[in-house]
Amino acid sequence: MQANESWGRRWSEDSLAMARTYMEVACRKQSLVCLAADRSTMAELNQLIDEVGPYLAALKTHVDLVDDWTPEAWSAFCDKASAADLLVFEDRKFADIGGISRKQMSGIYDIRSWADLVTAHLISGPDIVDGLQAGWSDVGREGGVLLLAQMSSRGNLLDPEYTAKVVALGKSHPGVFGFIGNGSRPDDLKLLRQAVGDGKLIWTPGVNLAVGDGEMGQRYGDPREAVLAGSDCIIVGSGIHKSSNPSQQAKAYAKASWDALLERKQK
Ligand code: 5BU
Repeated sequence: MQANESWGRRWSEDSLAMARTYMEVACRKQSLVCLAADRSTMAELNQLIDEVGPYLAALKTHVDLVDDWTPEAWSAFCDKASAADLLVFEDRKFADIGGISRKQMSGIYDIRSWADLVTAHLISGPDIVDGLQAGWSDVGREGGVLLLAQMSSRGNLLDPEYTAKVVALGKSHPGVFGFIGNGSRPDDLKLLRQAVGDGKLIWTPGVNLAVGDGEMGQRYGDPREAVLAGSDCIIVGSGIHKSSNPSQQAKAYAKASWDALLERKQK
């Protein structure tokens, strides 16, 4: 199925190249799943791509939690992700002023050279998006910024007033790929989608086929409900990588998310 058919208004109203790239990958893979690859060795990370790569559209990393990280091993891992037709998303949650965020895209990890997407808080103001975009431009690459409009963890301080400000500033910014919404609360997500409109994507952590409370204040909602409420990508970590059968689980999340997209399209 063509991306414009599956994604409807989201496809026609979104203009960021990276957003369309994602929508196309999701169609090829028939999956709206981004795996939160929260593993701390390179061997485990590579094994995840081998096991579940076919069922994912993107891979979310926390590069700073890998114990045996080397530039060479990371570069090979990113090549492997690319060969598996996956976008690479570093969930760095940048929060500094624009100029420093630009520099933080380089440094030892050199995130600008391999990440297609990064997360950022908007607490320091909208220049952070320009800083991150400048980081990618510095190495001749393009990428997209996901702004944290909501979070999935209990007690977080991103209240509705703050969310509204992030959406207002982010929705017309050309460097913004989309927003992080709370996958554990479909009602909150519906409100976020109303505020965002169709011109930007919403990606949601806090999703698990086993709905309820997770570790240390994490909360989980159902994948289908999240997509029907307006999520364009479900970010799933332990639901896949801690399962006794990761590939079977990844397949189940892919099916739930893709079926929900097709169901949403009918509405
Ligand atoms: P889990 O194992 O499915 O709970 O993993 C969730 C991942 O999503 C983990 O990598 C977090 O850093 C990430 N996350 C989140 O859980 N909640 C949020 O609000 C944001 C990111 Br933003």
